[in-house]
Amino acid sequence: MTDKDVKQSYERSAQRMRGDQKTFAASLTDQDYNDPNLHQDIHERVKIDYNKMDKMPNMEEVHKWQRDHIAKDDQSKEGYPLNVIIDPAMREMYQVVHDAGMTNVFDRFSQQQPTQCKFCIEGLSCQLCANGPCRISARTPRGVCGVDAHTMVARNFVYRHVTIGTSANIFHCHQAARTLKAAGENPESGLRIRDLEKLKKYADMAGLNVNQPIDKLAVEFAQWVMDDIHLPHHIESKSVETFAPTRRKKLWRELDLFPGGGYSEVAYAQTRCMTNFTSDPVDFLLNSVRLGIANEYQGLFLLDIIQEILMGTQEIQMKQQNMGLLKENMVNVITNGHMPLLAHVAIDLASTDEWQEKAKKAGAEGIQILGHVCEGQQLINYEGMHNQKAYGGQEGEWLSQEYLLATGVVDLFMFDYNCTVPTMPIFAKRFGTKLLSTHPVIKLQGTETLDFIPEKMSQQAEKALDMAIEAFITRKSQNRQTYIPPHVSDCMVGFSTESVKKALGGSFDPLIEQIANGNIRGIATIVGCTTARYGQGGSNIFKITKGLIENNILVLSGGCTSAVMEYTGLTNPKAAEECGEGLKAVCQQLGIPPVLSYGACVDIGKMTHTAKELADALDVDTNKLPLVIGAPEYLEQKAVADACTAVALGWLVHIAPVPSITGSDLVVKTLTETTETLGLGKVVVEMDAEKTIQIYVDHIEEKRKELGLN
Ligand code: XCC
Repeated sequence: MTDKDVKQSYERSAQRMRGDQKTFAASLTDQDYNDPNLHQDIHERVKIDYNKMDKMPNMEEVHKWQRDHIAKDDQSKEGYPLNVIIDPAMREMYQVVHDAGMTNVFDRFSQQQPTQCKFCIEGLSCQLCANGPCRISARTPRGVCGVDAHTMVARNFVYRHVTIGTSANIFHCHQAARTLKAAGENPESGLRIRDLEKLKKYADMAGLNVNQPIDKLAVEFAQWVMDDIHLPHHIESKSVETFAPTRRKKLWRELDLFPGGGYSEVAYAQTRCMTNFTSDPVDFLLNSVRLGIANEYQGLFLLDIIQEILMGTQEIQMKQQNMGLLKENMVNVITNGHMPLLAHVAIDLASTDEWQEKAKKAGAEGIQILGHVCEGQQLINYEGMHNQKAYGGQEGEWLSQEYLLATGVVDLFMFDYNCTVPTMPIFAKRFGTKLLSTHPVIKLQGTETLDFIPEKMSQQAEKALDMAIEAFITRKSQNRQTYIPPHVSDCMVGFSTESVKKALGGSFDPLIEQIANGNIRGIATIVGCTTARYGQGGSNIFKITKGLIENNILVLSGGCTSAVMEYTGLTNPKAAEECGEGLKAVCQQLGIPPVLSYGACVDIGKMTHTAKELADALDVDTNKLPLVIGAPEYLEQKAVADACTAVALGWLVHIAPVPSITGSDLVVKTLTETTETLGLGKVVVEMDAEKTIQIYVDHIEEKRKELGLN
């Protein structure tokens, strides 16, 4: 066959499938692609005007405006997106980007309406085999293979959400363990072992010999973790056995939910999803819960511990957040993602006089590194960061990254996984930012990627800093126009099981006492992402959290929700004023805010740890706690896996927007009712903020009653 024959055969097939002669993408233009090499002249064509936007007032006024604005309840389609964006910096920069006609997340959401497919929204479409794609309707109740609606929805749930999310968190844990091993074997590699006591404590729990040199212990513990992750699915996981609550483990064994090695669990679940394998929908859902357990104990929980061993345990501090921390005359580096390993080495290095001098020689006042999204929420919390000269603070949530680059002052944007949007190369090109991926698991078009080599982190960090300084020199030599939104929030951060306990004087008793006497009715963890949907964009998180603290519910945050808490002032101790009387008194007495930022979405592992310790102190199972897990703006697959973790631990999980399960009443009933009857938790889906608050309050009151509290 000649090349021409191949091409013609392909075109004939395309015609049969679509009724025309070409592939669809052929009708797009070069500027519709994210590869910056395809649009050489974009720099000239996109005109940026920093003077046209409506500027936001000072932070105090902004906080007032945010509160008045959500009280009006007009976050719907009309007035979108400026009616949902409540971050003052993002509001300003959205206008700049939108007016310049550049692609951006909020405008893309608008463009996708109303074409978003009803079948996909409900989980009723399948593209797994070549007989498809199939869609389920009253006229076509089965896919070509014979699959019915319940199976299709449940299988999509496991395959498209839970397995990906679980695997991502376990992968993260695996990378952290590799780094700990490198730190033990090769102490010059970059990351140091900072929290020796923590390493000893968990290595001891794992049954390792802690009376050996600390470097050797680090290697052994890291290997123990990696070996566990890599067990076959049919051999019980040692980390689940070691770290999970005793009563839960018994239940999980009874229900056949006790997982083996995490990677193998994911592979097993995906195998079951293959065409004409498992078709029992309930079994798929229980498999999701099993993955949720692996997600926690071979993912979140252990990765948090390992990262703290390497970067220092969380420590309560006042810090700052938002774009106003960027400095026109400094080399500005942003580090994005969830795994701040190389970022930490870079901050270490940039904090040395040598590198500050290098930056000064390039004409800058110095070099600073700021964290973005969850990576930033982790960096702001670690004790190891708190006295680092080059650490610049926390930027924002994932929605704001395109707008952040549009300031024109970001010299280097380095990222691991996840949450670096695919349009970054276009923004980088237009605004003179250098991009650097620090893990091959995320490669962007036209962008340099480093291999992940924990043994070489120091050299890699040097390379990153050199790139940043070079970009700064170019920025200045081109005399580029820039604008830094002047907004900065003061926030109290660094909460975790240990730091909270320490603040309480060494035990959870004072907190339990406040819960028992009713000053604090219960705890809600508000975690996960922010979405671009109508009614969301951070505003749903803010509304719900305000309502909870007014009802004396203490809130823990983790993920991009933490950014929302920061720019709305809820992580400032002053926010105690906004609470109900009981919570207000507690916050004022302790000098803490009503929202305790645990950091990133991956720090959910720390929240479950706190909850376990509270349950242990009360000598009850975890499902007895007056606790609700909320993800009011969940976005991606890790969040779904995390919801499965919460169900495994027996908690009520609120999620919004509506996940793609509504196409099957059986799936909805199983996740929202049946699981609870088995001793697991359950899911509740609610979009309305007022109703959501009431659901949390009612659940907490019910749990209080069960515990004999009033
Ligand atoms: Fe991404 Fe973590 Fe979600 Fe934020 S919370 S949108 S995953 S950055 Ni992790």
